[in-house]
Amino acid sequence: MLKRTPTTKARFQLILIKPSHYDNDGYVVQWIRSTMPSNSLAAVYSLAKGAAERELLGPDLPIDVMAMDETNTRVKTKEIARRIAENGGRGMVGIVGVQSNEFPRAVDIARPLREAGVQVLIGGFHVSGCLAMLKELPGDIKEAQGLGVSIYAGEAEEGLDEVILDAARGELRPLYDHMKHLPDIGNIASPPFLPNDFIERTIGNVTSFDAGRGCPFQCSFCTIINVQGRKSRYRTPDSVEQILRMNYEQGINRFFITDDNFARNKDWEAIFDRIIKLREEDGMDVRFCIQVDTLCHKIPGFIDKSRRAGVTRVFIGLENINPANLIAAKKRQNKITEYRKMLLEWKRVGIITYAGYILGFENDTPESIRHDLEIIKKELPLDMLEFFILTPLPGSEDHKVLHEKGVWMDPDMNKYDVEHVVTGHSKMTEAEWTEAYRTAWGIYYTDEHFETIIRRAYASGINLRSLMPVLFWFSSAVPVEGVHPLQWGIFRIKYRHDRRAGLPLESPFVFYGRYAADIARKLALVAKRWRHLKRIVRKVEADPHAKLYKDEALTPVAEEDSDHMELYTQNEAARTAVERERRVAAKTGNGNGGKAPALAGLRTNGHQGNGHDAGLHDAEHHINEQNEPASPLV
Ligand code: B12
Ligand code: SF4
Repeated sequence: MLKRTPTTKARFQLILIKPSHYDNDGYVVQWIRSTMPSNSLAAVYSLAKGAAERELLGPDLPIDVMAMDETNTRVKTKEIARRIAENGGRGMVGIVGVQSNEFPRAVDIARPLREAGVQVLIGGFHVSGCLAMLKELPGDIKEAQGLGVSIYAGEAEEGLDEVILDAARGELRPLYDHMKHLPDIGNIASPPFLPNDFIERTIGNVTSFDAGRGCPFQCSFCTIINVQGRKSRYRTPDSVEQILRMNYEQGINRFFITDDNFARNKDWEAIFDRIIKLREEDGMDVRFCIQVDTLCHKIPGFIDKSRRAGVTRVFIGLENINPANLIAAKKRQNKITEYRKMLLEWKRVGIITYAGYILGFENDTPESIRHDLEIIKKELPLDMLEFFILTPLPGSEDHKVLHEKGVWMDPDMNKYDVEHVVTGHSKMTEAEWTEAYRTAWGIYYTDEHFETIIRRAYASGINLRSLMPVLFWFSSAVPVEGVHPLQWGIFRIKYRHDRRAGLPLESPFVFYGRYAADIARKLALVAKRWRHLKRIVRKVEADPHAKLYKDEALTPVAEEDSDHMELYTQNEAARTAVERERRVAAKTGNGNGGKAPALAGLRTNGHQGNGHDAGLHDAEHHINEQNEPASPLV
């Protein structure tokens, strides 16, 4: 056990670790450079630094804050324990932003630390989600508490000080439950921030921050609404400016705004207006990637202000194109009749689109998934599509319902990474569902469709040199590395000893032999895929008619679409959805000859066409035509 020998020089060691999770062989998923800095870590790190600067523990016990992200840094528990011991045992380890898929790894990190007598506390979505939705703590959290690990549910903004004070006395409580009170994040003194040497461990000069939390919708698979609430809480424009300036000063100008739905951030306009001022008047070249819903184009000015505010990429929760699935998942706000309009609007301003697509809703079968993807490729002007397996994530209504009904869910939380099947499906076996996920990437990213995406982008004024790395990243992560693009990084690192608790230590011969072969195979594959994509880009660029490219997806929305496009005619649910929209539009007077008024809404938005229409194409303002972004995300 760690000795508590008070020394005059002792400093309180606050060590924050964002854990990774294990791959299928039980090794920690780690890279020389990971995708992007974690906002969860940035949020807690900044609060901790604030506490240190305020001398929370008094002038005699200064606080040293250290942060690490395990996706790009090896966590050495012995060194951490030694560091705390050298300070008379004064310190604690905070395991930060722990998702369900990271919880087993978080506990494996905590175990040796607890054995060395170090105080450990785990926070993040897994524990918050479980406390929000379950009547009783699940076994894995109880087991962690059994090791003496403390649990922090809820947000740290108003609770971290108490934790540090308790830890300084050596009296961390087993549970801190802040779920009932969602803090105001408007103008806090220490908004999310990570220093540059940290960001350098990720792919681009990109960092992340949340401009707001909460979402008004009620999707049954969503954890966010149950953890962060349905009411929009947001940072003030001053606070956002502070975050941007702090980062700009250290050379960071690209940001992933982590709000799950920035379009529903009640203050989006004031925030955008401030950013527009920074860009247009103060000359700050800041750029953003945001996440939005499929109705964002209906918010007056949202898309145009996004462009002026420097948004270059947008993630859209498309989720599915079968209305029956969307209704079953309580995702009623997703209307297939709006998808084309919304995507054409983003194309009009030259912003790259990524859509999330969930596989395994109740009406999905391997055949229907394949068929739906072909419709998307043909009829939706979308750039990147990323796939997820429908997962009852702890914290979601789906998880709660299955839990209460006693339906089987895989007890191994490491698999809750939305890439593994963890429960049953009425129409697919586990193998079929897994295969449907694996093959979906290949069905969407075919050579032919690469060319179509590139041609559509080129005709819409999107810079192909900016699109290419993203296209490469999203199409290659699964076939090359077997991980989701959001988890991929540059050059996989594996340590033989960093294996999941309970799994044997492999012989060096087997471990290093396989590792070397894997590296060689992946490097060859990456080079081949990159060269191949480059050839397609060059072919499009060399085509003198490429700017005039048109296809069904790029065609402006018209009344007739509902008669012939498969998106609207493929099944009963789609036809009913179109009919319903017609009735609604007729009632609200938003009609267009009574035929398919909902499909003609671009006119009501004041736009007469889409991005490849030369009359509307505002190339001067296309941010994507500026310097090539370095990150696959921003
Ligand atoms: C940005 C983001 C990412 C980014 C960066 C990660 C990050 N954490 O910043 C990227 C793209 C890398 C990512 C990847 C993934 N993500 Co993600 N991600 C998010 C997102 C949208 C925002 C995270 C965030 O910044 N939240 C705001 C922060 C401030 O909230 P927080 O993390 O809860 O932290 C607060 C409290 O929990 C508490 N707290 C947390 N830790 C600690 C520690 C201490 C000591 C204390 C006192 C308090 C404390 O205080 C914090 C500040 O208030 C969330 C959704 C969301 N709204 O949170 C999903 C979310 C966290 N992701 C999720 C998932 C599933 C994934 C992926 C598995 C998806 C995939 N297949 O790629 C991967 C896994 C990555 C990995 N394991 O390596 C799920 C997790 C659900 C669950 N039950 O586990 C979420 C909730 C979204 C969802 N679909 O429900 N993600
Ligand atoms: S729109 Fe997105 S963030 Fe909002 S409830 Fe649905 S899944 Fe959750």
